[in-house]
Amino acid sequence: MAAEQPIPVYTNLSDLYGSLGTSLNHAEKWNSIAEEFQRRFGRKPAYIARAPGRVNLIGEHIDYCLFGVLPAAIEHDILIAIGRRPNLYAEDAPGSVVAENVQTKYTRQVFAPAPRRRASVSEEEVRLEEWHLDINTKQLRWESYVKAGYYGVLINYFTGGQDPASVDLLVTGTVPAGSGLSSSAAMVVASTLAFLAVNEKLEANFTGNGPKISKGQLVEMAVANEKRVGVNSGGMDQAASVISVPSSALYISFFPELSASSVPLPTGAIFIIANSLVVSDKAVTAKHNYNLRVVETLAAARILARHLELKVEKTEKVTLREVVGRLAGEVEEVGAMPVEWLLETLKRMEREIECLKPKKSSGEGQFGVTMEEMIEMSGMTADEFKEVYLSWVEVEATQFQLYKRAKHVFSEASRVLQFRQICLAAESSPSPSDVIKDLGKLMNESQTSCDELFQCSCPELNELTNIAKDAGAIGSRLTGAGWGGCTVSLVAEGDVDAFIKKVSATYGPYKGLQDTALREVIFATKPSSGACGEFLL
Ligand code: NG1
Ligand code: MG
Repeated sequence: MAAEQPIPVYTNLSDLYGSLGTSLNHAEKWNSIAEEFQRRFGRKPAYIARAPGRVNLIGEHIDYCLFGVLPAAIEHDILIAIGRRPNLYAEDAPGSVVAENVQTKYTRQVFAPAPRRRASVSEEEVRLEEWHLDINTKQLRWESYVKAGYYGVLINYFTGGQDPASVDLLVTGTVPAGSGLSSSAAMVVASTLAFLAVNEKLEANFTGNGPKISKGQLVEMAVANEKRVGVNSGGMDQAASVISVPSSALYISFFPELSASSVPLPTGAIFIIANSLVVSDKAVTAKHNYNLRVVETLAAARILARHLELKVEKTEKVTLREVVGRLAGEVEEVGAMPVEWLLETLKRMEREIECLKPKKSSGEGQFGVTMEEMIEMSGMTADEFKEVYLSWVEVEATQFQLYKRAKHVFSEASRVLQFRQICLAAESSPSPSDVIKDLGKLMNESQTSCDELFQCSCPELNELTNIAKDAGAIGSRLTGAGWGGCTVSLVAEGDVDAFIKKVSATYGPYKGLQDTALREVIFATKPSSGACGEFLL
């Protein structure tokens, strides 16, 4: 197997600038947002931030269990132009923001962080927050993602009594919202970068005292920021948006800590994204789907650890990946176990999870447990369980599918490792048709598992992946959170045109779409570069 080439994640941010692939038509896009900013605000922006969306090739809903995933940044991105407001009005609060969006359906928003040292009271503590910014977590609002990025900059960089700048900003983007391509992470990353830059927390033009933030820190900030919008996501999207490199996918692992390495994609393999046009609005549905899955996988991990007699602290939210790690003890904690061991252990885990089935099964294939059963299986008291697993998140369910979710997670984690190994091996011994077939098979298995075990597909995604396979795709699956949004299909290079034609003619919602409208919903994608920015002033 080819040696792994790790990309150092904790490098300095300076390589976030520069190399803006010319083939991506950046110059045109950047000029046009700068001009639009000038037209609206009467001056040039000081900085433009760019962050791409991503497609996940394989590894769905396992990032928050801390298993490795395999996304790639796409060419579609979010741009934010930002500049200090020169003429402050008397009523301008420090750090006030006028946020506009090129898309007219997203209306202009004006907001400011509340004065510092405001008391925030939780059940047992009264603590002083330096900043407070209202973020609506009940409704999907475009400015929430801008605010989330800003808030992270405030609490990390404005702790010493300094005031942040009052700014105007303009957002534009080509990542479709609610489609599993991570428009949200792209927004949060771009916003974080924009607010860092305009507040002189990034080093302009590589001069002066050196960079003040690393890519790894930017990922961590963006992950924490996005959680403030109400979805308890893992770190895949933000890491892909920040760290990706052109021409390869990224293997991102979260255990024992965040790291990334590039994975070359075999020649002749083209990944085509097709949007089901079902919009999945996680801000509204998370308590029944996304956040519920996070809780189900955590509860499964606790019960499995108990079954395996592993040590877990009472208040600890141990993840499924950490349970596997604890089997190997300290060696795993430093990430020292070989991939072969992990693959073997994942197989063993698929057997061990029998312990997650209910004692009295309510029929073939019905593996759900009630809240009471789940608490009993965890060995905790009801109060302890609720405090650790339910006090920080809103979920609604009568049945918890611990067995099915864990089975998906372990098998999907194994498929990611196999996918990566095939790609690495293909570098030295290319036999393109076999390689593509093997990758396609893993993608199809992933789709079945997402649909049947993790239950994050939907009829339209199932239909679209089936149409894709009939139209010549070697593998096809949903990408991102699911419940709507996009599919990704693996197609041999020579078959791309015929594939797109067939899918366009067959998938109902595409009927009547032509040219640009059609290219917006089904398109081939090239792995693109990660976030970057440019100072104009
Ligand atoms: P999308 O579909 O981009 O919202 C979500 C999560 C990821 C990951 C995938 C499922 C967010 C911001 N991201 O992605 O962390 O868990 O689902 O693999 O919620
Ligand atoms: Mg998202």
